[in-house]
Amino acid sequence: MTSSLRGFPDLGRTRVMGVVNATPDSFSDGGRHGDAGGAVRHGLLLLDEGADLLDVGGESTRPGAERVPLADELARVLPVVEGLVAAGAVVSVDTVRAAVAAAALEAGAQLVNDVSGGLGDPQMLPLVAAAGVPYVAMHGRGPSRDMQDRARYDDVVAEVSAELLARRDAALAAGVDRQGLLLDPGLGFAKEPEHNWALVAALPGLAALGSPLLVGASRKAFLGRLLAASTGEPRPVEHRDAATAAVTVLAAQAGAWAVRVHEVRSSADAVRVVAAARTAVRVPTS
Ligand code: PMM
Repeated sequence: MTSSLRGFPDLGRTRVMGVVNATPDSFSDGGRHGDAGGAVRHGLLLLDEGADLLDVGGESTRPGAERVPLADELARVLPVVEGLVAAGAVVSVDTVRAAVAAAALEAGAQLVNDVSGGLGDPQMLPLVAAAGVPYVAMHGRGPSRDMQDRARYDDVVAEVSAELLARRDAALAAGVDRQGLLLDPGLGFAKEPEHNWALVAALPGLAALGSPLLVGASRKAFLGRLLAASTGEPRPVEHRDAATAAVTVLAAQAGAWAVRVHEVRSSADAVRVVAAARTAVRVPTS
């Protein structure tokens, strides 16, 4: 079963969260939606293609990325959140900054997605607790700039699980509602390909940690590496969507609450296929 989240009715399937990057340098879409109007139009297209909610972010988290100033992040994110909320979208804000989260919630966002799991800003967990909104605590090991240096694990599944539970405990201690907490293994964040694959294989166990799961594999480098050409050249970002949809199937089978994807249609189809197969009545063959 897909675990439920307070304020979000059970759809009987994994949700699809469409990515709206309001950044000029996101690794996966090259900042094609850098202006607010373009980002809003892109979000509307994703809704049309079957997104259940949209995740708006204004700070790139690709490996090696530098921080953007707070004022720039606000200027990128707010008009996009406002435009999408006005169009009736359910919007999540992808930020590690409490001030950005607060402004986005004020503008109508309904969920906070924090890739730092509350470690990036001491005000984040108190803010989420006071606002009473759902919160994604993602696993990572510090800022994107040098995160790959921290991709060292003896047992990646055990360590990521323990670190996620520590973030969940911190959120609960700050007063965040348990029924509004999601966990995310943070594929690609301080992880080498073999770590990502071990976590993908362990999704049913991660779901058993007892909080709804969000899974973000979309177009990530470990997929590009898997599908590399015979020359060793990774599959280009824009040709990783079928592999992304395959991970969506695995996440949906593990009962994930949502997958976070750039190309929505194939994952929207995939979650429905998994739900249909799960609910199908078995007809005995004679
Ligand atoms: N990945 C990215 C950004 N935000 N949030 C969550 N919860 N989980 C993820 O896996 C995740 C995220 C990086 O991808 P992008 O730059 O293509 O958006």
